[in-house]
Amino acid sequence: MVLGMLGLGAAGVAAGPYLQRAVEQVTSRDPTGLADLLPGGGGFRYYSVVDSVPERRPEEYALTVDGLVERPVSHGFAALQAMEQTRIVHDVQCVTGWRVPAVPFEGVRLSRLLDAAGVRPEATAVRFTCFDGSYSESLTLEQARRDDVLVALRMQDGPIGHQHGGPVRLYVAPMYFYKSAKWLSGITLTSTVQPGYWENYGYDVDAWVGRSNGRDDAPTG
Ligand SMILES: Nc1nc2c(c(=O)[nH]1)N[C@H]1C(S)=C(S)[C@@H](COP(=O)(O)O)O[C@H]1N2
Ligand SMILES: [Mo]
Repeated sequence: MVLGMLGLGAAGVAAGPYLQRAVEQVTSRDPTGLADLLPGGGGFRYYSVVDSVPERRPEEYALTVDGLVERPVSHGFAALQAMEQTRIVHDVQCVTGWRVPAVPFEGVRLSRLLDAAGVRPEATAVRFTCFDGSYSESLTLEQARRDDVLVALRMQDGPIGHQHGGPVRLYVAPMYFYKSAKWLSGITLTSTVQPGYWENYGYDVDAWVGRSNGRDDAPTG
């Protein structure tokens, strides 16, 4: 069963985190190392919980900020680009074990977008939705206001490609990569944390690298 899923590559991720972990354990014992070359590139694996995601060009892209805010707003790609850009270089770490060192991300600090919309006092959390139609993520408001949380417009010193969640994805540097929602389309301020896609299957909402998901021995770089 697990070997059968290997043939499906990243499709195995749709089966749930525990099966995904099983697949990773098998691939890491692969003596040829060939499994590590599939299906992503440059050490990344491409993940999507749906079979196909419509491509969206920057000109057609919009990011809404709504929910418990004073001024609900929709930002086009050019408007996001015109805001102050922050660059972060940090290791990417997936909870299943693969890791890519020192990946540059650039974009607008999430806190800046929250301030622009005016967070109402009742809000305690942020929910993220995606134009793949299925994925979601969440952060507490305190986590969302950290300086190392970006609405990213660039990755690896170039535009974010479609498979990496472009044109705009979330980037939560201190947490496992499942927090970094790809194809980001909505930011909603909420009164309670609404667990995201994988969190409904058992992953931790507070996904600090090295301090969550039972992996407190993971590298923290
Ligand atoms: N919309 C969406 N975002 C997502 C995912 C997904 O399936 N759909 N997978 C998450 C997981 S588990 C990881 S490890 C990273 C993978 O990002 P990559 O495909 O750019 O390597 O995206 C995260 N964000
Ligand atoms: Mo992941």
